[in-house]
Amino acid sequence: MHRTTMAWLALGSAAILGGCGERTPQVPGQQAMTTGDVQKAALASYVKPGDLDEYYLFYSGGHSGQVFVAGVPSMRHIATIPVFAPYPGTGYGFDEATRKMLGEFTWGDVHHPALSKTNGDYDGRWLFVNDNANNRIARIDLRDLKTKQILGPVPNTMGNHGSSMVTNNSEYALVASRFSVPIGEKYVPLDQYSTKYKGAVTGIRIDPNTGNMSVGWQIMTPPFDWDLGATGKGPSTEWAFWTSYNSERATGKLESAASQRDKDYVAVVNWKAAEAATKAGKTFTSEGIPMIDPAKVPGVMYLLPCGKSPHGVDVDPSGQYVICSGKLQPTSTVFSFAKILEAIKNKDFEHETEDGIHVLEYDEIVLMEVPVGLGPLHTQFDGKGYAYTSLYVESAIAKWKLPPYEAGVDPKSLVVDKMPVQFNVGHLVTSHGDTEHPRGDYLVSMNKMSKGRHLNVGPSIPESSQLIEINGQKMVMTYEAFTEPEPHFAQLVHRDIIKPIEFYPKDESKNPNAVWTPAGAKVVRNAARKTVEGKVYAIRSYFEPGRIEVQEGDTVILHITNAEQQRDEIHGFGLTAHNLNAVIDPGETKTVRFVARTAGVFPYYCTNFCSALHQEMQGYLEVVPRGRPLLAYNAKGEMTWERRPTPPVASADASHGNGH
Ligand code: K7E
Ligand code: CUA
Repeated sequence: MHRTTMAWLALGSAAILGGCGERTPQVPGQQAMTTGDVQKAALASYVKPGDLDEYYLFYSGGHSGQVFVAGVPSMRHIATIPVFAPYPGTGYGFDEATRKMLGEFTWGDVHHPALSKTNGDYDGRWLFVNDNANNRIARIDLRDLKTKQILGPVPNTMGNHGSSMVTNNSEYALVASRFSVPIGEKYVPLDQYSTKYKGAVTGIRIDPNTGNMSVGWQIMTPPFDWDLGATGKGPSTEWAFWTSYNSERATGKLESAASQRDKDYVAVVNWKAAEAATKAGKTFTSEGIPMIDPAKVPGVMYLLPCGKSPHGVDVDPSGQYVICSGKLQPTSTVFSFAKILEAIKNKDFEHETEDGIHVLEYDEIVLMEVPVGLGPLHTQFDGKGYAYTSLYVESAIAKWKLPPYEAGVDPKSLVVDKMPVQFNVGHLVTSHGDTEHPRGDYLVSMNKMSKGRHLNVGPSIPESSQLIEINGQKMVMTYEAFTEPEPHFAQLVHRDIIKPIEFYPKDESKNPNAVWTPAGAKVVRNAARKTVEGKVYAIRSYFEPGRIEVQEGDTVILHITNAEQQRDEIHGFGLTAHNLNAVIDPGETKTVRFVARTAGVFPYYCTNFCSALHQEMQGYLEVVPRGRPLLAYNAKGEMTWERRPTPPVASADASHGNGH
């Protein structure tokens, strides 16, 4: 009998024993489900061996510093993309290129991945992620799902949290500083926080061809804590929005001091105007960056009042509504973008802050305060007129109707469904949820707590992510998965948009140190500079050379080419006792550098199981003691050895180079 059939029978008899057709909850928060519901949910999330998922879920790994990839609906973790922390699994942070990118940092705090967009829709080119801890932003190339650039630390910024918000045509990744710092001076005592400290919103320019990021300009802001941002769409395309807390400008005891006022602010930023002001030279310079004082350049920045310490701000797919959720009040506030523009035009200002920023009249721009529930944080969309807001305190997702609203509508009636989640949801994401065209089929709830809902793995409790179907009137939960610490936001994108390569075509290699035959391998020693530089050839199932001789104290630079032209034929280069593991994908060349400090013999070996003879793929680094002659080098300083013959051309099918 099949295991699954047995499982169904077991469920069936449990139902009979229970006497009410429901399973008895076994773990905290479990909802009673009928056998039919269990079967439906199982079928909806089951991707049988050999089948593919429909969506990629790119979710941030928080303080693990990485980005994780899962398939949806299976929720299976299929890949880890190392970004801000070394990852021996792919050799990230060991070769020269990635070591340089990481710099002196070995961790980051990834919160908000954002896919590149063309005309408001995901275009499958790049994924940008922020580092809240070390004020950086990274670009992952979706051609090979690898981190290609880390920009930063961004000047005048501390805690790059309100980031990375990508504009509709990927002109910019817009980022905001969570913490304020003295501007113009390195150190100013904290007592002068409210006057001398400032925040910053930064326009990170994205090169349309290469994706290369550079700092374009900054806007100096009042010393609030900028929390989260969103870019506009449709009519609001040229604008972006950030929530703030601590408009009290307090320092210390923020848990109470930053919640004194009834309302904090949402910043409304015209990034096109900021760009124009920079071009026109209406800036001053701070830490080498052109900075705009919005009090002196009208039209760049305004503030909207929004209920108590708002966290998330989101723009609906039409770009007409800006939704802001105050985590300390049980409502999501809907603002009309058209009315925001009207108010700016009519100068409907409530007041001006002491920094000279205009605050728009709340009553002129608000459409509705929707009573979504307790602790609302983030909102996503289904493209069918509904919004979904995560309720941290209530541990639930609220589904509610977007405008237009009939006059006199009961705000309570706008909330049409609620789904409990386990527990304390932070972000949620819907399929294509940040675009002008959400798909409206899946929602993933990324929960902060999962106490007791999985096998006990000790005190470090995994986070729970739950898959919810949203194609009907009622939300349906179908699956629960657990992740590394700690997911914040994610992007859920259809597999048709993402087209990665499966190996690096040899013809495209521009690396001057690449070698494609055993004859090309070469090791040269510069005795005067005590440096050995080698080009190493790697293929199933050997390294050429299989023996490298250096002198104790030499600096060794090895360029290792994996000459395979077939997918999944990965070779590693692990050097014993030297803290070194490069992993080289087919067609790739990587450079490692180390100092041979200790005399002795050190085997190197392939770390990725590549063939039946994988275990034989090994060699020796001989570190000859100082003062003893090297034997393998000729008069020109070239190492000589008996080479393998060049193998016949591999039978790789080149069409695999482009995926499908
Ligand atoms: Cu809500 Cu950093 Cu986006 Cu986490 S933030 S939850
Ligand atoms: Cu090459 Cu294992």
